[in-house]
Amino acid sequence: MKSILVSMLLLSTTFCAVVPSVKKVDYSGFKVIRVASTDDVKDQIESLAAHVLNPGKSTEIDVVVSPDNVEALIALVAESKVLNEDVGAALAEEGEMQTYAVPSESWFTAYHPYADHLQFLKDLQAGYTGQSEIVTVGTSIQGRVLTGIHIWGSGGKGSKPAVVIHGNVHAREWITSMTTEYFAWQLLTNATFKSLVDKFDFYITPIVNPDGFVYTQTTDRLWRKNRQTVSGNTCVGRDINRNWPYKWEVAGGASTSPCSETYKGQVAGDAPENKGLKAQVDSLKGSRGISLYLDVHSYGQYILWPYGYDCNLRAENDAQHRSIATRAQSAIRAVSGTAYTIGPSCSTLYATTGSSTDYTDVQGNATYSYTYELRDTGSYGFTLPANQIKPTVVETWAGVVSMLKDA
Ligand code: 0X9
Ligand code: ZN
Repeated sequence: MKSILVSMLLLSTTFCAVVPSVKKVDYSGFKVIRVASTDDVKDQIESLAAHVLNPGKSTEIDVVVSPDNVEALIALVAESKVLNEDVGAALAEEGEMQTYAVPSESWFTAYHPYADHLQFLKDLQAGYTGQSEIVTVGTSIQGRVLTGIHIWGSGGKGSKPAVVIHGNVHAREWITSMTTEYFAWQLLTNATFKSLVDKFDFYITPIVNPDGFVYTQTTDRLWRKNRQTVSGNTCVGRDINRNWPYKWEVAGGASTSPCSETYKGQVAGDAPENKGLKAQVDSLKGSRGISLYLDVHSYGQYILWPYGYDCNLRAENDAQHRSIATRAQSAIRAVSGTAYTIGPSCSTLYATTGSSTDYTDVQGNATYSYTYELRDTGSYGFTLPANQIKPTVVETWAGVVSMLKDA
């Protein structure tokens, strides 16, 4: 017994000695700078940056840079503009994490820990057991369950075409889980939307990248990818929006380097999160069909539709995609003036391969597939202040309601 105790003690002290305690990245004094990039300096820019915020762009890149690297960065490029003087101060404006109380409007006044997001969804569902259930969409690399809510109306469970909504694909895009939770909350609690609930079966998963999301709360607020390792490499994470198994192999819209923010993975669909999301899309395709797929991201204020992998290709119903997006754009603007840019994703934003909406359009046979990029256009970027949560979720919901009416 004594020897067991001694060895346990020894084990725990050795363990403490080798495992460093998790220290959160301190972004005090770091700036966000928008720089005019060219191919010859792109690698140097990336090596000076703590994070690239819009890693697909090639000409105008937003980078987070430490005070020590600011001068070197500016010297490297022809043009630069400081978007944020102090990322640490912006993080403070995100507000304190709020402890959880039952689902109510006040949920949308603060950001929340991962466990509370799960509790919010469970409590919301518990109030509407006759028209909703909690669904699991897969499991992350660290074993967290991708948790969603299925909502149906008077036709009964599973009787209507599906609307599939994914949030927090990218870990740092916190406003997107708040927003997709607002959709679920409105559908269940606001009788105004009964006709929409009766028209579709909704599958809303607010956090499809739980490991990354937790990592942004414990360690690095600006983490993007999942937390999957690559054998023989120290860099972590696959970009879930570059790992879908459609046109994954096409060059130019993702990175093959495990250290890149847009690392595509070793094989198409080799991220467990993607396996689960793909299975969800495939199974709904095979049963009732998907009317509308929404992948909710931030930031930039865009509504985008296929294709990402080729800037010259258009979806066969490109004109309908555009007209539905145009009405959603007006509906958003009508709420408080927020201006969205709309268009096919590759030609409007940048090329992406293995992205969700190309998969849902072609393989998932969804009638409409859109990527939303929520507020803002770069001043706060991913760290949108708590006082912008409510206005953002409300205007986005107006856009989505418009789409649901049209779809
Ligand atoms: O790069 C992305 O994955 C998205 N932008 S973000 O800043 N949130 O990372 C844009 C994806 C849009 N393109 C396609 N879905 N094809
Ligand atoms: Zn994103």
